[in-house]
Amino acid sequence: MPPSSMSPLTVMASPQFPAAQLPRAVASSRKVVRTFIDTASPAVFTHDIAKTGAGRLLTPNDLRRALQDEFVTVSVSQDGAFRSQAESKISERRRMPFADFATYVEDSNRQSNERLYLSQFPLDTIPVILGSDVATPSYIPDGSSLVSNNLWFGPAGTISPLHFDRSHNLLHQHWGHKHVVMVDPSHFHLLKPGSKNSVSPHVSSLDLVTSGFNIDLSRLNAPCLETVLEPGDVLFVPAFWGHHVISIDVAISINYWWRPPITACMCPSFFRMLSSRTVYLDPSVVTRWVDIEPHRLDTALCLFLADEGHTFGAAALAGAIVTAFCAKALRVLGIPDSPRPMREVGIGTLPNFAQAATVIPALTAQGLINSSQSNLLLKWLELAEETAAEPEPRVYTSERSTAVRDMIWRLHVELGRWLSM
Ligand SMILES: O=C(O)CCC(=O)C(=O)O
Repeated sequence: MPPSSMSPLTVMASPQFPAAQLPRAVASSRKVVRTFIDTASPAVFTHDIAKTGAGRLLTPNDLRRALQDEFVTVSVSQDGAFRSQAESKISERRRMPFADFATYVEDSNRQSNERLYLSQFPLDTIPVILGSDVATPSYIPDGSSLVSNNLWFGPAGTISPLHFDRSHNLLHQHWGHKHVVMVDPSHFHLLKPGSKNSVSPHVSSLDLVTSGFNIDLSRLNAPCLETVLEPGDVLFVPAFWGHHVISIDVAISINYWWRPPITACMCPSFFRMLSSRTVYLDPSVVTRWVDIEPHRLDTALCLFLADEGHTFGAAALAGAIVTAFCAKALRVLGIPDSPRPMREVGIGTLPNFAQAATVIPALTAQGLINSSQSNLLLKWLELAEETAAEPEPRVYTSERSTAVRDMIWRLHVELGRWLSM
């Protein structure tokens, strides 16, 4: 049972994979910090850099002053763990005056297991008085596109269960302490994530917290790193690294998410996302996840991914690009959508590929593509449907991998100029 205020949190080591401590760096210059960011290696940067790079540390009273007249929507959990909404046990969101929420957070005589958490609260919605105090850390690489920065404020015992995010992240601890466990992206498939088309493909179903409110690392079948964040610490969580976070006492954090370069995304979770229904329906979403220009989402990128050995993900992306191209050509040529049955996949439906295929004879008739290109596009539509419909990414045999990589190459050479998003 979670304690009402802080009680010693014990971490039981896994006999197979005892946790190592996350590296700590007294980062006195951007250069030191960039060494970790550029290699997508997690680390905790201690006070010096936090003071110079991310404004002063906020206290609960600062939040009271800044938000006293606001209403906020908080997440509610019956047992402290803030799972994704599709999972059981997260019961509701509750709208309440911030002042009441702050009183609840600071109440040290709480008896119930229920936990309220102001989590992922976008900072652009709160008053300027707070915004100006929490300047974006200067050590986020120049030119990076910030996805969002958010406030996390809650009592002891709030748990953000093991999950990954697709953005790079700096989690700046302003007040209180948080225990963090991190898992390398190459092991995330061992942690029982949601299925690829679910609403929570990034959340592990492993519950690391035992009934005694201890963390049992033997439940992880993978090596991991851990640390306790103190006020002033800044944790770098590279994109796709699994992380599990418990507030040890009343805690305030602010995080900064920004898009990683494609080179930081070469891991199974990213390729799983590339073959999801979301990408099949709109491949341009990838440019909201990864720091690439929209016009670089093209067959050259697919070729690069295939050359890196990720043929299934490369094929899924190429297939999604071809399908989107055919859908666009249908609209441009004014070919009406025929109401065909949609195919059930995962939590939703996919457009029937036969419908996209109806544009190919029209493109050929108009002399825009030749018959060899027309056959190639048809093969791609079939492959697109196959990759999107697979419940999980397949590992191709080496022959199949070579054949698919050759198909990507042909697509790039013969039709690449048509197919950038
Ligand atoms: O602090 C927390 O509770 C979770 C933070 C987190 O998951 C994140 O910043 O990505």
